[in-house]
Amino acid sequence: MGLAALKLPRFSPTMQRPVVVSTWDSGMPVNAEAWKILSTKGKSLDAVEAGAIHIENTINCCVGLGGYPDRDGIVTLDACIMDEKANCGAVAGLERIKHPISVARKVMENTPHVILVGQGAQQFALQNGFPLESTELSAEAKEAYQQWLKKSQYKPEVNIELKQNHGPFAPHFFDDGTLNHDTMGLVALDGHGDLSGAVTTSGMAYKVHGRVGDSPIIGAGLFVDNEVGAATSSGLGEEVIRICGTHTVVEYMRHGYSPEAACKKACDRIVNRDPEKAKSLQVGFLALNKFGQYGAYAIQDGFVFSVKSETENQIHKSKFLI
Ligand code: SD4
Repeated sequence: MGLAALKLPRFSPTMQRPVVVSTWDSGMPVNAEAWKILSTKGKSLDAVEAGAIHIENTINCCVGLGGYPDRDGIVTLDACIMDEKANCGAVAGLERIKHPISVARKVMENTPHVILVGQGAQQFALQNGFPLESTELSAEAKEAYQQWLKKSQYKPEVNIELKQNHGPFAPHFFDDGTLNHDTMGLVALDGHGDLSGAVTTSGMAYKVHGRVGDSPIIGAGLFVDNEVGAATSSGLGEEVIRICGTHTVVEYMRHGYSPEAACKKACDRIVNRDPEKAKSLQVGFLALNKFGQYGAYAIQDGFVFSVKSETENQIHKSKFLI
């Protein structure tokens, strides 16, 4: 189906490209990195990988090896990447490797598979020249984990990053004042009209060892359909997986919904199934369509996203349901 065949009754599109959007305010420097490639006629695939690498490199960042550990004190990383041809690769439960996003790309490009997990993923990374990093937690993660061990309770909380005076969950900020989240998802449309996306995360803090969230799962944490659009997610991964979240968002866009409306419909799905439960969970979706239009929606207040295009370089607050 080409662009002309897309049903677009609910909004009138104006084309803008290139454009990159990413989750949270910590997406601003990520977008800047991606923009270096997009603005010089580069490919969206290279742009999203560069953005993800940037945040994985950021010292004292919850994304990547500086992130919070699982309940056994081990940092395990999830990541995935997808391009305009529906090529995709992912790693889950990857330990001691600094750039899971690049390992995911190698899975995509050098194997007939989509997802590698745990020890096999690490072995594959080592075979592909990625160095084995230390098991040492970052200073902040170590401190938080030691606090958490005192009670050892696991209860995913809405927007834990945003809560002040919350012991191990006290928010920490980058030098530029943006909040530090455990997940970075970004999707980009390049000057050639091609969409790609990437997600990288240390996942939910204090998860059971071996737990995999939505982030590395194609159709949950990330989905790209070059005829329609792309989407990524943040928040409680289990809820995103239950509705194949980003695939759902893209399908709504296929049926003519704007990116924001499509994200809202996906949030509705989660909330309508169990409105009571939804009061205590957070999920946010972020989408970009083939025209370069973007939008987001979250279950609760607090989700923000970053946008970079020829005309924009800013953080937007997402609308929310509850
Ligand atoms: C997960 N979706 O592991 C991730 C966590 C996240 O902001 O996005 N946190 O479930």
